[in-house]
Amino acid sequence: MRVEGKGGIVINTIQDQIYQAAVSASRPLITSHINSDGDAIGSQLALYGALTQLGRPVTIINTSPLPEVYCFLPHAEVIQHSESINGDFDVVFILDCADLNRVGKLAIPNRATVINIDHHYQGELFGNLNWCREEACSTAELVYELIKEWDIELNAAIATNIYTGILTDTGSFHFDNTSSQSLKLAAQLVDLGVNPRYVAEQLYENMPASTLKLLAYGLEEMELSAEGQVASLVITRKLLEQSGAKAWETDNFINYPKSLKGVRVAILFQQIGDDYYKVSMRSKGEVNVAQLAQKFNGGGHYHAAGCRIRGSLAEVKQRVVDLAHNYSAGL
Ligand SMILES: [Mn+2]
Repeated sequence: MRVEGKGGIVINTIQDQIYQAAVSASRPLITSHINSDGDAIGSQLALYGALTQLGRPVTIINTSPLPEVYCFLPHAEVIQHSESINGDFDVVFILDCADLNRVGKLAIPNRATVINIDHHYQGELFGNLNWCREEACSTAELVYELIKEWDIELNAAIATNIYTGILTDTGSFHFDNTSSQSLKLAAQLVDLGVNPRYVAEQLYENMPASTLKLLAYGLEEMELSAEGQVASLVITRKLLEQSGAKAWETDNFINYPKSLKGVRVAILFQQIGDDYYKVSMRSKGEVNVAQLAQKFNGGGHYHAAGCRIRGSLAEVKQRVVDLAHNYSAGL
């Protein structure tokens, strides 16, 4: 991890500096973004496994509850949920967050060393130490790159958590962050003890009946516009109530409008408050939805992005769908 600079001077790489901070941490915290996804959770738990082996008393706290679908992951039971995060932490790992606001309410001591590990397009370098690479398929990949150099055993538990981060963030190896590198990494993780069938079953074939019910309600009202190039799905709190589903159960819904022939942009509007909507966007081909999301102060990747918008459903839908028409038309 150390590289020789000119004249034999030893330069500490960012990975080395993070390792030094990790081994000397007396109260490390790991957190991630609101509405935890598989990459956030998998990365956190893999890093937890590594820090624990280094003898660090590590805490994981997220501002959103752990989605049930990830409860099968090794060590998932240690994840705490709190509306706001505070405590006397000296090293704070923030994973998979393009900016600090994504964590939610966070109050940590000023002297704490903030370590930002992330792969988002145009993510902010808000940490004291930033291990950020847009080319990485997932934050889990970056965590793996980091901890494989540590003096720890890469066991099946760590490997399963990393694998889940990669699998979910590449859309089960569908998205364009699926590369020779991510597939090789997956193979290495299988060699370390990951059972791909088991993980896939837990993630994709373990759905509560309420999810399918909610999806049916949503699909019934799905709208196609721009001659079938833009498809949008709306999930209101009322539909959640009617189906008995929880908010996280909509996680893969956007894949349904996206899977339609001819659709270039798929949009999921999910109500998160009165006149407040979470908007997820996916695209196929040459449509950059990260740019579209940025118009609404959101962000993400070329083919997968999102934002939050205040306004009535009709207003929010019209603003996003109108702009999506322009993007799908290549304007
Ligand atoms: Mn990610």
